[in-house]
Amino acid sequence: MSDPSGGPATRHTDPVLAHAPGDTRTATAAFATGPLHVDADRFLAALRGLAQIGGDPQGGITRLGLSAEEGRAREFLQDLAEKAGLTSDIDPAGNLLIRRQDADPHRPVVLFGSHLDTVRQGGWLDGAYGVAAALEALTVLVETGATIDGFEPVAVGFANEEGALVQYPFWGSRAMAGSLDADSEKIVDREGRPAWEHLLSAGGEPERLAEAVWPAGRIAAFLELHIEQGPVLERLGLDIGVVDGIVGRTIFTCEVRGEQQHAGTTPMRDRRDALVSAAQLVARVESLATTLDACSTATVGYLDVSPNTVNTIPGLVRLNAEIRDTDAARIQVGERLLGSMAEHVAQASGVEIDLRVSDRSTPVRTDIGLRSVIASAASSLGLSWQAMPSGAGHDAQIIAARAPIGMIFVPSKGGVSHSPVEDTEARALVAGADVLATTLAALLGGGPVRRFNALPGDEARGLLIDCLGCDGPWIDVVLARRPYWTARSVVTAVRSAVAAAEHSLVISAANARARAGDTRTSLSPESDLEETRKELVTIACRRLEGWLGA
Ligand code: HGY
Ligand code: MN
Ligand code: MN
Repeated sequence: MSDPSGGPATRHTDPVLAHAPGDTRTATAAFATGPLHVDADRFLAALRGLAQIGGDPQGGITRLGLSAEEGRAREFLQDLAEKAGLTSDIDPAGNLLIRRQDADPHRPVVLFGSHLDTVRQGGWLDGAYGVAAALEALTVLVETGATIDGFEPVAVGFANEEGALVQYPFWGSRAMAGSLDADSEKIVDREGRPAWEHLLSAGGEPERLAEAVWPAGRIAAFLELHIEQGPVLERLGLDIGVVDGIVGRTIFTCEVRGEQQHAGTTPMRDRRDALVSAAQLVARVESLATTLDACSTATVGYLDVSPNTVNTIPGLVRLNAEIRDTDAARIQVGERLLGSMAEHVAQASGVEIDLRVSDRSTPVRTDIGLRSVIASAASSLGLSWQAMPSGAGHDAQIIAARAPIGMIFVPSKGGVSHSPVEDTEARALVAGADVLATTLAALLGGGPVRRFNALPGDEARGLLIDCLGCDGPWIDVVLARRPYWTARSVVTAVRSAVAAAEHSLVISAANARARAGDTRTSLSPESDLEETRKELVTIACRRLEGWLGA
């Protein structure tokens, strides 16, 4: 079980993307989609401008979801979008959407972006980086006159992903995906102020929240560029993370009710000290992800003691806990274990413990086709990359219920995030934005490969059998990338499929080739398969190029 929180890094290589990091093998002419570069100065200026909104006395950024600061960040980006000749609007949930002036309202959308809010005393890049890069990528696509065929590109800045003020994480993406609680008017912040009041003051329209939902099929794909927020890429000296999965998370609210008493006159044996019991529970939460290895991370990040005075035994403690894992079954075990631990602490100390699940997000896999397009884009930019999981949650995992998702990571300095010292090298920030822009150009670029994406399934299968030499599981591996086949990912798909194919399949394909006169001689099981695999890929790409060019 890989440790998504960035523990001892093992090299994740997605079997289908069996590229060696830094592999910049060139594709044949018909498949080449050139890299697209952002305007680095303009992009970094936008990012630094965002960092001025919500600065706090500790030197961090406190731009909480559905707050006035988040609203100012949206306005700042709307102003930049207008200067770039784009159009923008705020949906009823407070999400910022940026489109081309002549956007086609009827085409499926390739959506890309991240969130604009931060945690308390957070960093300048978590979320904001992906939104500023989305604006820049859309600007460059329009400026360079990139071919936009088949899908409509839309940039998004989601509202309240963190849930730091209004404790309802993924607010904006859930509103868009139609998974916001029906009775969202009951959601309140810690002080009991309704979410709808915050939304109104942030420029949203709570009464029209239902209109923020995008119908099924409207989003063809979603891409999120984000800082890794962990140490893996920096430790391995890699430029880009091609995210293959995002952790699931369960958040608990918990009240520990004891008895408020005088600290000096109450004998130790007569106490029901809510903080002592809460402390025992906090230690048990930590044990879920350490001694018990029930889930990959377990944390208590919020604890409030009442009445919180030195000479009074605490009568009430409120705390929030969260557990995470890439495996939903392990999260369920963690939930059950924590429930029984709370019962045990309550019985042993005579306090009441009310533990509830306040939010669940499920672990998701990213889309295999989008992973290969991102990997190809990184390679075409000469950047090293590897597949890896995300230990952080992201809006992408909510949108995954409505569309295939892809995520791109850049390294975090020291692996630090959710902290004023969160930072990433400017060169790496620009590289990530280039990968986003190049990936989008490939997805949107249409061209002859578009015809392949539009082929009925059986015809596409027939074409691939002709190209690869015989039917077999490798055909499914390659078809799995439709409809995101792009110039470069075709080659990646075929090469990966042949590289991963069973020994016997390679032999039968090569013998079929020999019978058709495509290759020198038929093969015996002892033949040098590596050479044969390369020959099969060359023939397959030549045939594909012939078909595409026809
Ligand atoms: O907590 C997270 O994983 C994300 O930063 N919301
Ligand atoms: Mn975050
Ligand atoms: Mn984030």
